[in-house]
Amino acid sequence: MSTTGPSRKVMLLGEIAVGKTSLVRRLVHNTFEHNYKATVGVDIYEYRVAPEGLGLAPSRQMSETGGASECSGVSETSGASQGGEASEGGERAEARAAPVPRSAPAPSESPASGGLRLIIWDTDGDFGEAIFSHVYCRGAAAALVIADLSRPETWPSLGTLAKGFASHFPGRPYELVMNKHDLAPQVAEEDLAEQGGVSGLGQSVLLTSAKTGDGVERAFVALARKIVRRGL
Ligand SMILES: Nc1nc2c(ncn2[C@@H]2O[C@H](COP(=O)(O)OP(=O)(O)OP(=O)(O)O)[C@@H](O)[C@H]2O)c(=O)[nH]1
Ligand SMILES: [Mg+2]
Repeated sequence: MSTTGPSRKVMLLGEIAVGKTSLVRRLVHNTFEHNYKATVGVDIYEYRVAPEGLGLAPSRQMSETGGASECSGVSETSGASQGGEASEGGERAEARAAPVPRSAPAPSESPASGGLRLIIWDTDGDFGEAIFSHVYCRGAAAALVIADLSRPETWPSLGTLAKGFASHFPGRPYELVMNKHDLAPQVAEEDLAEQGGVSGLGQSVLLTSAKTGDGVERAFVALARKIVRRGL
């Protein structure tokens, strides 16, 4: 597991069973489970987006490794470590979230040379909007807001959670995601903002399937690019 280079804390937000855990497990482990096991509290993972994925000029070292991004191993923790970073170990994270550094990374730790480590906080969908005042959210740099394409009753939460995140974390980016595209493959991405009732947010909605892997890396990389572009 890579433990060097800049890291930023990313929240996974969405109602119960929309596929938050499945998405991050697909990203980090390239696995998928049909059995539903609710997240209790939060689990933490780490994923490194390489400079190429961020749209930055790769260093010589990075260009030798190739690939736009890479899985840097599981980091589900039994307690969030200081700095909002994950450490290896048990299964469950506790409410010891610490802020992500707010200042720009030192030159030697620039995303241009080492990529960006996303410290992904996979929350329990039961929190709803209460998540924003929870310590788990402290220091979040960005969020992936997720709804379930196959369950329209979850669609309004895209808007409420995105707006909630924007008001509690002004200036921090988010991506909107409709997951489970495999269950409704006829749906097109350009229609989603309208269908999800979020066209007013001025942002497109990305389609993903944690089951097939479609769109999963693209969504996380898009978020990482926004973090870097905003200098967070
Ligand atoms: N067909 C299909 N099923 C999915 C997909 N993503 C998740 N699922 C299923 O949906 C159920 C819920 O997935 P989870 O990833 O546990 O959902 P969650 O959002 O983490 O749920 P909570 O932790 O309770 O908030 C599981 O049975 C998954 O197998 C997908 O892309 N396609
Ligand atoms: Mg979960």
